[in-house]
Amino acid sequence: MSALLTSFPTLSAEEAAALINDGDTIGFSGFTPAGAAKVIPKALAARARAEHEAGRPFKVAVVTGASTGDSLDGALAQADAISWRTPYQSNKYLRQSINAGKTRFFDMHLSQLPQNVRYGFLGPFRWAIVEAADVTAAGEILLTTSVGATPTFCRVADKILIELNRFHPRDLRGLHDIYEPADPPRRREIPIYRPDDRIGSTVVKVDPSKIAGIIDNNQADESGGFEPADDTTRTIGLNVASFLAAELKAGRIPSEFLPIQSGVGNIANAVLGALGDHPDIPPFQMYSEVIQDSVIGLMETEKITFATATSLTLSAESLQQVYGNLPFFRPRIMLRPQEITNNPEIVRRLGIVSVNTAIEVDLFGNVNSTHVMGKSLMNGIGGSGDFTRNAYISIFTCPSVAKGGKISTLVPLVSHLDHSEHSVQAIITEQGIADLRGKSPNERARLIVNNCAHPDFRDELLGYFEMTRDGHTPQTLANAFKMHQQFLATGDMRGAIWS
Ligand code: 0RQ
Repeated sequence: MSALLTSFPTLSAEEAAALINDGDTIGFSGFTPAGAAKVIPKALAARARAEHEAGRPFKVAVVTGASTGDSLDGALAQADAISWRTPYQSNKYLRQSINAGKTRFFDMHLSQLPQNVRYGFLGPFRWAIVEAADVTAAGEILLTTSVGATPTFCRVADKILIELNRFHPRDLRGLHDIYEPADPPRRREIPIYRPDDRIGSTVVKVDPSKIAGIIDNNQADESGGFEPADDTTRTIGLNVASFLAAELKAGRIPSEFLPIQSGVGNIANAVLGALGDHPDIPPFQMYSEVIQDSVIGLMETEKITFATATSLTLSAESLQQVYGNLPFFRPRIMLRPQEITNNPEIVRRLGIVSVNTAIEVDLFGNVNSTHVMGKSLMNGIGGSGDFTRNAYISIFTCPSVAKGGKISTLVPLVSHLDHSEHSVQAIITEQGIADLRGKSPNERARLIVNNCAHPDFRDELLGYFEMTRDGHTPQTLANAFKMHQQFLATGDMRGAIWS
């Protein structure tokens, strides 16, 4: 039985927003714009503006799976309606609000979010606001293009509001695998031994008495497409594919290959494209966080045989490709909660090869994924730490320079640390590959500069560590941030003078 036949109250978005109070903590569905609640957040933003105009405070705490779309983070940030936010974001208005100190943000490993919510670390949740393709009188919720942390929000929240989005077909049923681990001390192993092992249910099951209302709507996901690969991203992709093909040839990756995790964005898209095109890489599976456009094309050519992730973050065209051929894609795609896709236990067991993007990398292999010049938040750590720390081989990619060549992404010391030298095994830029496995800090520094740095910065960086004659790690604290300081003073890192 679907929603129209149930007895849940049907509300307008404005009526739903009117139920929410200043100070409430809300768990919203959404992992990237895929599957994010859309109509209530926009109404809530309008309500916040009206309250502010009337001189009353109105802010809510916003917790999601990861980033969301304009209707959620964008609308609420522009209405100055978010008191605190976790675990990830990528919206320009919210980023401004966070960097201006108006919204408190804390950056979390995405696998940890659901359990931290269940443990009570983030306080009580008043609401779960969830996009669904269907809901039954028994409280079975069929999610749409993402799972994220939604099952946990539904479990802990006092009340649930459901955005029933007609854009998504009801025959999505079968795409999701909903499973929540028990909490310690009763947790057991998560029984996934191959990427395609199904362990849970196809729907989120909730106590129907918690459902406070259904908001009927028809809205497309707000996921954008990708830039076509340019020379830099294409070369990075080729370098990653050549590195993995060589690992396979050397017998360090088993002949049937290993599941791939790939970040999100233009570089990740180019990496997948290059893996797909490489003649020596066999058909492979993905155990990742996000399924993006390139995966769909590679499924059609059967280079990717199966992909499991927590969101289907596709352009409108690619999503229609999937919805238009569900009998083909349903057995090849599985959406799971983020605490399963990103789970350290599974990443280590399956031997996942992780490929993520860095903002900057230092000469010793420490990676900054989140902050510009040490202080301005870009997006957040996302799932990069979940995968990197536990991967079979952990790879970071980035262009060797940013901002038109004025910033070297390879620096003496990262200005913010997300992934330490102990977790990072290979750095790949358009210049080349630095394989850091089994290398001392001195050897790492030479490899990173000679193989990965842009020629405009090589002498500068070589000069940096050649000054140091003692110690295990060739670091000079007085100079470690000179390139950053020079950029902040002049807008260009080139030509830093070491003292
Ligand atoms: O800024 O757009 O203003 O020019 O950073 O950089 O090269 O377009 O790369 O979009 O892939 O983002 C690390 C942010 C890279 C992303 C990061 C500037 C650069 C540009 C974006 P402009 P690019 P991408 C799974 C794993 C953490 C989460 C993660 C990210 C902008 O990949 O958020 O890995 N990762 N999740 O100009 C100053 C530098 C810079 C710099 C780049 N050194 N200094 N600016 N930029 N390097 C996915 C999920 O968790 C969902």
